[in-house]
Amino acid sequence: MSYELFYWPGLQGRGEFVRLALEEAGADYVDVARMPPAGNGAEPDPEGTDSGMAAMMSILQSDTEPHVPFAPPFLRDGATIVPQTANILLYLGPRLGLVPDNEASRYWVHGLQLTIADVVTEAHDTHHPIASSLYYEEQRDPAKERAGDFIANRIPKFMNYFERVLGQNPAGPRHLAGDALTYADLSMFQLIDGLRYAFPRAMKGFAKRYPKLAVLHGAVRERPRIAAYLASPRRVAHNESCIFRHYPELDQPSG
Ligand SMILES: N[C@@H](CCC(=O)N[C@@H](CS)C(=O)NCC(=O)O)C(=O)O
Repeated sequence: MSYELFYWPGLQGRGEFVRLALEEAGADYVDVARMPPAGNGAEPDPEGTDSGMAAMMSILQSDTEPHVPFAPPFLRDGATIVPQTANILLYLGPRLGLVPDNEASRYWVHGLQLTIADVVTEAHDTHHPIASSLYYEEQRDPAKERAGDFIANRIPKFMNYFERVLGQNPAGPRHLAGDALTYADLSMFQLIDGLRYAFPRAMKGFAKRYPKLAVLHGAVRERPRIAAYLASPRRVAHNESCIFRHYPELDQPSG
């Protein structure tokens, strides 16, 4: 039976961290909100379908589902519903062979994923520093202030940390954990990719400042299944509905 991923169509968003793991593993999965009605033979539509959205909303708005998720992304595997990006990857990691086979490593990789999730939330808050319910245009000035701090202080603090993690990995700097690819490496690729899209000026010297992370980003991008996925219509382009939004006025060169 296919894994069912439930996420908003038309954007990469947090769903992309799960998609990359499923794609790297060559897993059988359905991106439910993009699926055409069963049996009509049409291709998945990255912009979403009415029937796919209805299927997702029927779970989110259910009065009876005991494991009702708060928000997408969530995963359904048979009768099991798994909410929250990092939790989904904790669940999928061993099943997809994307985490080492021991408990200490699994919690370490999960911890890395949670730290990546922290950066993702802070990246979102650069364009929505006051309220998610308001438009960006209604919070432009605080967004400038928030983005300035994110670029000057938070990106360097997080990236210095992840660069150290690579440098201090006893198995070498190619992966964040152990000597083989994990879902945290895939998510790190996505984080760097998103930050480069949103803040091209601020990220200009990235490869010089964080050479190990830059190598990791390039190595993930070139993995055969990831490269094929990135070139496919399943990979929606970065855009301004997403977490990583490019607003030139928020993108200041980093000191
Ligand atoms: N911590 C959750 C956050 C989930 C989340 O914020 N999902 C967004 C889309 S990326 C959403 O639909 N949020 C609705 C809301 O917060 O009201 C995760 O990592 O999965």
